[in-house]
Amino acid sequence: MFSPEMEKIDRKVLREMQLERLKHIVRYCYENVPMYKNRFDAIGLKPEHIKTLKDIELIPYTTKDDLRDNYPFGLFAVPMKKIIRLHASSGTTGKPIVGGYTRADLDNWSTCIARILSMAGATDEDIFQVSFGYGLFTGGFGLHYGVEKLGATVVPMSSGNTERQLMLMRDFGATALIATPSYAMYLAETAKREGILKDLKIRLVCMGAEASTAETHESLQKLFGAFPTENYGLTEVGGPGVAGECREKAGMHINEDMFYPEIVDMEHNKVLGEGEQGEMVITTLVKEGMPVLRYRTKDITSLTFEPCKCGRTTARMSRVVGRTDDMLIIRGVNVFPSQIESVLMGMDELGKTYEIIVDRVNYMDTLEVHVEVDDASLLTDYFKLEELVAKIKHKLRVVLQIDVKVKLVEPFSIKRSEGKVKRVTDLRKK
Ligand code: DLL
Repeated sequence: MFSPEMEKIDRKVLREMQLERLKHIVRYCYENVPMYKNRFDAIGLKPEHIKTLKDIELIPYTTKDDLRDNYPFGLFAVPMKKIIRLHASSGTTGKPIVGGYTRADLDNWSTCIARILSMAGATDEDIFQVSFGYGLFTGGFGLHYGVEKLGATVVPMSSGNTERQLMLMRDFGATALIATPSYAMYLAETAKREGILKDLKIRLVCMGAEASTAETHESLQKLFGAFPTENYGLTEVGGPGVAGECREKAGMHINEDMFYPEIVDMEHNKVLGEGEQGEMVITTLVKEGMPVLRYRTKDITSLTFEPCKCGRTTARMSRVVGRTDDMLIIRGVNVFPSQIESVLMGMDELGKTYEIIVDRVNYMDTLEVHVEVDDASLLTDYFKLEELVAKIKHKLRVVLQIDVKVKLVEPFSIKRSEGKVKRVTDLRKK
């Protein structure tokens, strides 16, 4: 355990620490960030009104639009000379989300990452290949400094150039891989195709930055013969390092001394209890550069406060089922891409890459899934092919309650992603 005094903390002591930190950060935001002052003043809220942790519910949410409206540095709480690093999320539309870090922020960030890597089972003897993009994306540098803080060896590979990634992975004897689940899968299936899986020493795969399913973890475990874990974070609250899985794989432990999580039912503006599923809202408890209060992540998950078998007492968040803005509504039925992934990844006959196409034909929504087969020879056997399509359709129907059109395609025919994958094309939006 990297910070045992914190990770095994008595929850009552933790609550007291969180309350002190919350009071401090609320006052800090009020005094240093005009947006927060204006918002508080508009509803007559003063920092001294925060007396218990529950009083956090008095504070308005912060949203992505707030960050965009204050682009680039409007939410920074310190003068620029105290900011020693900037990151930004690429975002699909408009201006990026920018984050600024003081020296203390960077130090806390790498502590969070070192904890997460250590709980995944890493030690200072591991050699980490970091295959997240280095640059403005928080994944590359964020994980990089965490590996160093742990005392392990870091290979700052960045993403892309898959053949070279695999050559160096083999030659340097990397024992741990850090990547998005989709890129980890791409690396694994390319290594399998090139016949070099057996030469690799990867024993740990640490994934994050996009959703994955239990079935994806199992497939990676089979391919690499390595232990898969995932971690969670977002640029708005600093990047990766919010939470990570331990060896029990029973949810991701939240670094609760630094992040205060809430699960909210946004439709009824109600903070939900343990085990209930809703939108994750995060307050940074110690950030100096760009603190955020009650940030609406749009990620759907739930929390448990039960102590974990690993000995940690920190809250755990369940795997993210999807984002509120990722959810597809097909003929009135709510569909998360992760539900489709669970079905496809659980079938050995299929490859690991798929795409989802949504359209509207004659006023009716249609959902089509293209998925690669594992063995190309199957595509020449009409009867087997029909049988497999029927099987997939049936499984999808059981999970989604709607009919899905399925098309099987050749191995490696769907474009791979080296960073965050985009699997859904929604033609209705055109
Ligand atoms: O993806 C930060 C990160 C980098 C996390 C590396 C973990 C590892 P953004 O680019 O701002 O930051 O994207 C944040 O990605 O709101 C989630 O929707 C999604 N996401 C991140 N981790 C997970 C995960 C980074 N483990 C957005 N499971 C978040 C599901 C995830 N979704």
